[in-house]
Amino acid sequence: MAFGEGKIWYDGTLVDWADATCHVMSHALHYGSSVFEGIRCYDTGKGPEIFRLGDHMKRLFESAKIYRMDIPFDQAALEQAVIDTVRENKLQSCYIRPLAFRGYGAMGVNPIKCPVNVVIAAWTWGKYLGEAAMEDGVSVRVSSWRRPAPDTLPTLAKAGGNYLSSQLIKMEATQDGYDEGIALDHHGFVSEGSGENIFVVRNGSIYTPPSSSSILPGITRHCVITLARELGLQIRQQVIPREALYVADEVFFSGTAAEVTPVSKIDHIVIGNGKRGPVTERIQSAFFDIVEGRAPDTYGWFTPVT
Ligand code: PPE
Repeated sequence: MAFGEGKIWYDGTLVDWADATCHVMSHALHYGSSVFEGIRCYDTGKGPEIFRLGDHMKRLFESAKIYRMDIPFDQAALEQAVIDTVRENKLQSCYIRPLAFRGYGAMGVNPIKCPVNVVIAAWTWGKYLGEAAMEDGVSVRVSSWRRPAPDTLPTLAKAGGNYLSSQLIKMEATQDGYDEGIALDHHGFVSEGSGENIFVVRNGSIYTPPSSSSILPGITRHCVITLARELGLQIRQQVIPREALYVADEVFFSGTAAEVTPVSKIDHIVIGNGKRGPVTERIQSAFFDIVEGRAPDTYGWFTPVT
């Protein structure tokens, strides 16, 4: 099913894509009051299998908790609903978008009187930053927009409103001819891309900003850390100054949509050899070997659909 086709799970029922609507006076539309996830389902050769379903749904509930949002389903029910949505749409590999939002009920900033609605959509979504980028890398700029300071908007929550920051970063980058933007945190240290975590390779070691650098604690980031350790590579979570990007041997992004994507240029400065470097390639191969079913799922990251 392509985007726009098939069924969407809506508060417990599978409805036609066209019927999955909400009222224009829904709270989330006015105030950004939603939490969501992005999950991939891969064709592993054993049928469609959902990647890190439990971890994504846990994060959805944690995002909701931060915003005092009571999701009217439990985690097990929503995990089953994700499976049902993929199965109903007869999808093999796809992207899954669970979203919980403050719905239609009352106007005004205080959301407590609004109902919480939950939807789950699934559709086929290819390479986020383009097929060629997986080998050639992407050209990025450091954004003039910073990620929210810690006592402003909580970045550990994957909330709809946070993506206003991401939109500013992404639009600025693409309108200036770059593929993506990298935002700094409120101290001026490297934070993350508009929809990706970032990794820097230098002298064979890998560095990534810690959760205190206004990042979303990415689930793919956790995969990269796990796989790097398995490969015997040093990986550290530490604050990264902007200029460390320019003199890095390699830089790459991670994310559910972006998977593992190399960065070739930052602010027009060529990174390393200007294409995917050897450490990035090792991490990328280890990742794709698992998700494409060539390597065993030793960490129990998959949930089968059937
Ligand atoms: N940082 C941000 C800001 C972010 O949005 C994502 C995911 C990540 C890091 C990586 O997190 P994870 O997917 O758990 O590894 N971005 C999602 C939304 C992309 C979109 O355009 O929509 C995604 O990759 O699904």
